Amino acid sequence: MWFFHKVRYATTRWMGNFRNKHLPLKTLILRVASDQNQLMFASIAATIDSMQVLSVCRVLELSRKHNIVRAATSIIRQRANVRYYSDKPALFSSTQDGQNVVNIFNNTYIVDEFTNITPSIAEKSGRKLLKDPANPLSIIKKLIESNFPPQEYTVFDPPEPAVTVYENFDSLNFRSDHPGRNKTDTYYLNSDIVLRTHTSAHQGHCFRTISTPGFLISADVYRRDEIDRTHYPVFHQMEGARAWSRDDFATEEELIAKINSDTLKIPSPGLQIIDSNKQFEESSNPKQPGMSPELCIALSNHLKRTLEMVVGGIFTSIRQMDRDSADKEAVQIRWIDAYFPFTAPSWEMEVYWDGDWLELFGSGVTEAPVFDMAQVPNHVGWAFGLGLERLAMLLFGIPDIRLFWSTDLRFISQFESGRINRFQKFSKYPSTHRDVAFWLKEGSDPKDFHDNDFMDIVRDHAADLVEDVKLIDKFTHPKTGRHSLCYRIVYQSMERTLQSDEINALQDNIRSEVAKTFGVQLR
Ligand code: FA5
Ligand code: MG
Repeated sequence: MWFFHKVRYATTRWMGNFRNKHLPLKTLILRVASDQNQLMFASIAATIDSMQVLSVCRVLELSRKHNIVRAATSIIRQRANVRYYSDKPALFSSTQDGQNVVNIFNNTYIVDEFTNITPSIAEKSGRKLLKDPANPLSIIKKLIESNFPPQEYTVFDPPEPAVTVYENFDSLNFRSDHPGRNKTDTYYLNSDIVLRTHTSAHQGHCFRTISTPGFLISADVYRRDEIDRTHYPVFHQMEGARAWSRDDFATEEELIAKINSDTLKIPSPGLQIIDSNKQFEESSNPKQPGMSPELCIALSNHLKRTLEMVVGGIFTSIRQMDRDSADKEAVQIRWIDAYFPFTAPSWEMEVYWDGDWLELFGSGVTEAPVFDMAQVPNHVGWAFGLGLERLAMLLFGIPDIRLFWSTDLRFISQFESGRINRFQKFSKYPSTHRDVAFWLKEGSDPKDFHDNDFMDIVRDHAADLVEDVKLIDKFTHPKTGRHSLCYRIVYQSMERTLQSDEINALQDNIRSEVAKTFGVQLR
């Protein structure tokens, strides 16, 4: 009885929400309620957007035992997996004149020796987690945004992740030999276009076009990175920045006085703060040449007070939501010196949580050439870049970064727009590992074999069924001098128990692909 009340309540509530705007969805809900035929559901689900399917399933999550929900889950899962392939042309194709091209973001990019985007990454770029109001990442995004006054900060959500090499690196002062530019670290569509590796890639555009003194940019970002519980090749960042134009002031003293008076208006955060309060240090965290110490200190103070206010605001709202939060003491944060090519001085903020210091974001005083390249010379200001997954894992207690991508109802049904609640773990399915060991080509150096190249093959074949990949052994044959590497792949699904046959098949594919791609000899 209790159960049916809950279902009826949830359904009426959601139907109310969708009464006018989402007529097809309402129809869908009615159909699902009256018709438990899986095929029927599949055909309706196929006609609507997967975001809407997710919403429908949230309505139905309370009737979890219902067959129809199981059917819906499998449809969503399939849709998430095949979406890229079914809705769009193949990732790679050739044109009539024999040119190889990448087809993505409604655009065509000519393949060259830099192209290293993979189908599994392309598929992820279509998911748009920040657009799902009930995904924990977008809940955090909204919460942070609500702490910035809208008359001072414009919210900008850039559309597709393809940006120029200039935007991602050059416009931010990255040296031409910066390791971040390597193909081993960054996904290239071709030698001119990358998948942004950070939201800073949009700073120039925003400084140039946004009329408020500050802005916030949130987006998916891509890095060829290791695979483990806290690293994923696609994650989400929020960038914030704030600028003042020297042209608005007769003297630098007036500019500094204005920044200082802006700083005084920032509400105090209710945090315990550890800070050396040395805003710059010539040897370790220098200010920019040509900027006066007074101006540097004024900007640094505005940056630090703003970010302390935001972090304080977030933790305060969580305390208010989570009445029995165990830890009622003031949250501790600390400022650590850092380095970024586009800010000086620079800091990272760390927060003390669950017995550990955790890096939340990088930040600093924006370097003058960044403003020059953005075509807004004569400006001063600051910027920060924050990892949304890190913060969400902390606040919701989400233990594995892959979960943000889960389409399992037991995950998605736990979250609701505007609310932060502790994630209730569902049973962890068992993990199994398999090793891949191989001899490198004769005369080749293990240093030239990149983990990230191996990771991408694993990702393409096993996607989110892999929890962790590590190099566990390196060995040089005493006689032949040949080098051998061994990687351990830990398989684990967030959603079900994997069968050995299935893992063996994945493992076989990975092994043969590794042999083919790198010309190595499997052991
Ligand atoms: C940057 O990306 C700079 N653009 C940040 C910045 C902006 C500095 C503006 C100064 C001014 P970094 O690589 O440290 O910095 O990444 C920023 C945050 O993203 C990190 O603090 C972390 O929270 C998160 N992050 C980095 N790599 C990963 C990953 N592989 N998975 C999940 N989160 C990550
Ligand atoms: Mg960092």
